[in-house]
Amino acid sequence: TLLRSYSQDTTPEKLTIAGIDYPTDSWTNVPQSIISQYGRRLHIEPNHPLSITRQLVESRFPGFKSHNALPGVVTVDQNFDSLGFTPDHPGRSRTDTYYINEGTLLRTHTSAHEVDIFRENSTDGWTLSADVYRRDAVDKSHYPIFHQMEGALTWDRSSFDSPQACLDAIKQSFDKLPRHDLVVEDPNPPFHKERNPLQEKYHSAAEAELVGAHLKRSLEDMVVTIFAAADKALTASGQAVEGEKEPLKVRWVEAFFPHTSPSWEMEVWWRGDWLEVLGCGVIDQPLLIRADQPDRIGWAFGIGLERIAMLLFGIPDIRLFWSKDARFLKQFNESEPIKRFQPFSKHPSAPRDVAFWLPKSSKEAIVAETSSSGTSAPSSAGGQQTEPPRDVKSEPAFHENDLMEIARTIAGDTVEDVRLIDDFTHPKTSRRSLCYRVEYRSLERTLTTEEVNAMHEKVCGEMVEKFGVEIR
Ligand code: FA5
Ligand code: MG
Repeated sequence: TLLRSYSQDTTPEKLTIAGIDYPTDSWTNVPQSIISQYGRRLHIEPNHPLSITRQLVESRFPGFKSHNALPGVVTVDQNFDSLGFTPDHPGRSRTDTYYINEGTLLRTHTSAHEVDIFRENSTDGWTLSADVYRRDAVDKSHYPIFHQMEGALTWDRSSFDSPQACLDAIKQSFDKLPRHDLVVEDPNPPFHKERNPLQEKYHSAAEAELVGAHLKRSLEDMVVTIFAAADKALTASGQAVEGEKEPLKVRWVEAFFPHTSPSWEMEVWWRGDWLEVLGCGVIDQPLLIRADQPDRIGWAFGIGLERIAMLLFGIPDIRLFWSKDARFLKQFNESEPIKRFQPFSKHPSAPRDVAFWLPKSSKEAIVAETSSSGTSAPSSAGGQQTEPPRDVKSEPAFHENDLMEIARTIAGDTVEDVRLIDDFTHPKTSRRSLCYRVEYRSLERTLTTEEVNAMHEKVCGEMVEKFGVEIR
């Protein structure tokens, strides 16, 4: 009963992506709506806000080689195995990832290319920007296609006379990094024995601590510098609204990635909440060994370009990046200082609820927390991090991402937000009921009541058909 985008008999024999045919199988779950958006390359389109943002971030990593045209179809090995994801890692699940077939998928993160680039080993520092694909929540900061920039810097320990000489070189490089005076909240110890361990088989504490400090300082410099520049431009153009403008607030939180340890995430204060903008850490040494670079030590990060662009330009909704509307596109020019995005008239939102009983047999469902706010990541997906183990093979009867995809497939970019507003188990029958609020709103025009009702009826109908739920 689980949504596969295609049921057994409707799966096409092949999928054609950017002119290449791929055979399908029982893993195939990439809908046509995603394929039709493949290859827009917004991150390298001249004057697009994502391309402007990419260039601003790249400018803070001088001397790094940038790789910005790698195709998005990768192998399961590149996306997961090469990074040390365990076979049962939840990120591999079909509820979270778009599979072309069992061995091939749309990359879920730019880390998919790390091993290949390290193996090629043309520079100590590199960045890589690309489109990435995930079955994820629907709201103003999540979209099934978004853009990441990966960045890494390594030092070749074998090119120094002694471990101390290598340490000294990292320290010298650290001392040369630009300083800033922003107070960044960082209550985390350099290592945590269970949650964020030192790779003691490969690194001394001094090495890993220094690499971690170099990483944090580099990323802090990046956000501080590009936000200060944006601020200056906004003030100069009289666009900085007094009172509305909040000073930049940044903090580090402990994180977990299979491909780094220790690991952290950077969060930036945005519209009353902490917004996660990047994940990073000290590169997993077995990964570098797999890339034939056993002597290198270094750091890596993965940043969400949309998140940074939304903050820089004041873009209120992630769907706007995909707009072909000149009223959006003509507001950005890469040869001019940053200007705040001026929303064109906001059209009314049309909320509709879908409340349903899960099938009697299944109380098993993966949903977000009712209390979670719109801007933070949903608790259900968790991105490419690790969360409590979930068996990849025995998928839940209902996963919230399935509803997200139904809504997207039916309503396209006119669905603005889908969120759980009620989760209730009947005390006597112990049947479980969920209620989601779906907000419909077009960025371009006002939707008619009939239009919204027709879309919502289809969403409810699909829920019944695909999951056997009973609408309340
Ligand atoms: C990763 O993807 C790791 N590969 C990042 C990394 C790279 C860690 C290198 C260590 C070393 P995560 O799933 O948290 O991590 O995603 C990274 C960033 O992508 C997030 O911080 C966020 O800015 C952005 N992001 C994640 N999901 C979405 C989404 N659905 N829409 C827009 N941006 C997103
Ligand atoms: Mg994350």
